[in-house]
Amino acid sequence: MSIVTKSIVNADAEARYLSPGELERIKSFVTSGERRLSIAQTLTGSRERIVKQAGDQLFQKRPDVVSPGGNAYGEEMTATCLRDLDYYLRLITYGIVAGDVTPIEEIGLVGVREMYKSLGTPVDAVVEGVRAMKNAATSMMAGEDASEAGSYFDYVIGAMQ
Ligand SMILES: CCC1=C(C)/C(=C/C2=NC(=C\c3[nH]c(/C=C4\NC(=O)[C@H](C)[C@H]4CC)c(C)c3CCC(=O)O)/C(CCC(=O)O)=C2C)NC1=O
Repeated sequence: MSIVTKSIVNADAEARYLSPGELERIKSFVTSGERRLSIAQTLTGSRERIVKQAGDQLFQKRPDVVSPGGNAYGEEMTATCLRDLDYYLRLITYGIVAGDVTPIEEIGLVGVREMYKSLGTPVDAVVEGVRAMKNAATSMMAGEDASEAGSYFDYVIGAMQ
C-alpha cells in the first residue's frame, strides 16, 4: 500500500482529516516521485547487467557455492541463483516506486531465512549477492540517487541477516 492510500485508510478509520504530519509525509513522497521513478527506470533498464556483474562478483568471492556440492553448482542451479538475484532487484524497484519497503518485505522477505534454510541455500551468500548488486547498481548513478537506491538494497541486506 502506498503512503497515500495508507494515510487515507488510517484517517478515515477515525473519520478525521489527514494530519499535518501525514500531509508532510505525502508531500515528500510526491516531491521525490520523479527522482524515484528515474532510479527505478535505471535499475529496470540495466537489470541484466546488474545481475550478471553481481553474479560474477559473488561467485568470485564465494567459489564454494558454484563448486561440486555447492547449492548453485551446475548450469541450471547457477541460473536459478541468478534468477533469485533478479527477483530481489525487481522487488527493490517496487519499493523505490512505492517509496516504501513494505512490498519488498511482503513479497520477498517474510520467511525467507527458513525458506533458504530448507533449500540448503547459504543465506549469507545471497546477502553477498544483494550487496554486489548494490555496488553494480549504485555505480551507475549520481550521488543522491545512489544513496536513495542504496538504502533499499541495505534494507534487504539487513532484513536477511
Ligand atoms: C519473488 C520472491 C521469491 C523468491 C525470493 C524466491 C526464491 C526461491 N529460490 C529457490 C531456489 C534456489 N535459489 C538458489 C539460489 C542460490 N543458491 C546459492 O548458493 C546462491 C548463494 C544463491 C543465489 C544468489 C538456488 C541455487 C535454488 C535452487 C535450489 C534447489 O533447487 O536445490 C526457490 C525454490 C523453488 C525454485 O527453484 O524456484 C525459491 C522459492 N521465489 C520467489 O517467488
